[in-house]
Amino acid sequence: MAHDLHDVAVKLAREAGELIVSRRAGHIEVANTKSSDVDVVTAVDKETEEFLFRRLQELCPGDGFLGEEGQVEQSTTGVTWVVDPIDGTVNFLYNMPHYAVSIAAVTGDPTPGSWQVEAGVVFNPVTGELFHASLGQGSFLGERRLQIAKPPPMNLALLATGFAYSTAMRREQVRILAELIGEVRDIRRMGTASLDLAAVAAGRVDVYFERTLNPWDHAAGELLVTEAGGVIAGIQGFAPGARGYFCRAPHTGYSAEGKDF
Ligand code: LIP
Repeated sequence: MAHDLHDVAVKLAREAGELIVSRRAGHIEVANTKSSDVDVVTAVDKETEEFLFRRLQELCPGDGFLGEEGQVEQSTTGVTWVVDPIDGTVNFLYNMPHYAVSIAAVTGDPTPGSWQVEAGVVFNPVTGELFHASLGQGSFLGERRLQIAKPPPMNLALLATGFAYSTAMRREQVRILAELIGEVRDIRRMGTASLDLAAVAAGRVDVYFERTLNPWDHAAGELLVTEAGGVIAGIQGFAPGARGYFCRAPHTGYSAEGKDF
């Protein structure tokens, strides 16, 4: 089953990518804001989500859908598609070529920490990089199999992170970062959670940490990481998700503020 779901996710990620790149060639403006003035959505985000919802209804009738832009459908088959039509919307708005279509097929309760991710695809339609995985079948960039290497010592670790759309939460995140910045090689803030997770799977960063992520930001990417031999963790005993999300190689021994991460 995972293989079929994987093939559907790859096919639709590519189709959605073509739509996104064609629209990006034109004028893009903010259609609406969500949780704050800087949490933006464009008409292309909405159009792409509607496109993916319709295609999944055609190809996988009865499956559920959980989309960033509000499209929700209960599953009658046990499979739910968790979709971020354009992850890295601000990068897309600024025409910065670092955003992705993120599509995951999950079974069970479609909630982070409860779901089983069966297949995941993170596709950057500008670079053409297609990260994909299906449960138990490995994690890939195109045809290249990904395997997370032995982690460096913490002071040589490259850390990816991101910030919330809430000012108060950003200030808290920067406080934590102020502690970490002197403990690691450097940090990268690239603006797209799914591609940050893919970067861990591909060995382009050693650790990724972020708070206030949404399910659609990390559903596909977490399978990329675990199928490449990495681990994901939450913080303070919470499941990986909105309260905090780490991913990295296993057994790093990294810790900050007296807490392992
Ligand atoms: C984004 C995430 C990113 C985070 C941004 C935003 P969006 O998702 O991918 O990691 O730092 O604040 O949440 O809103 O572009 O789909």
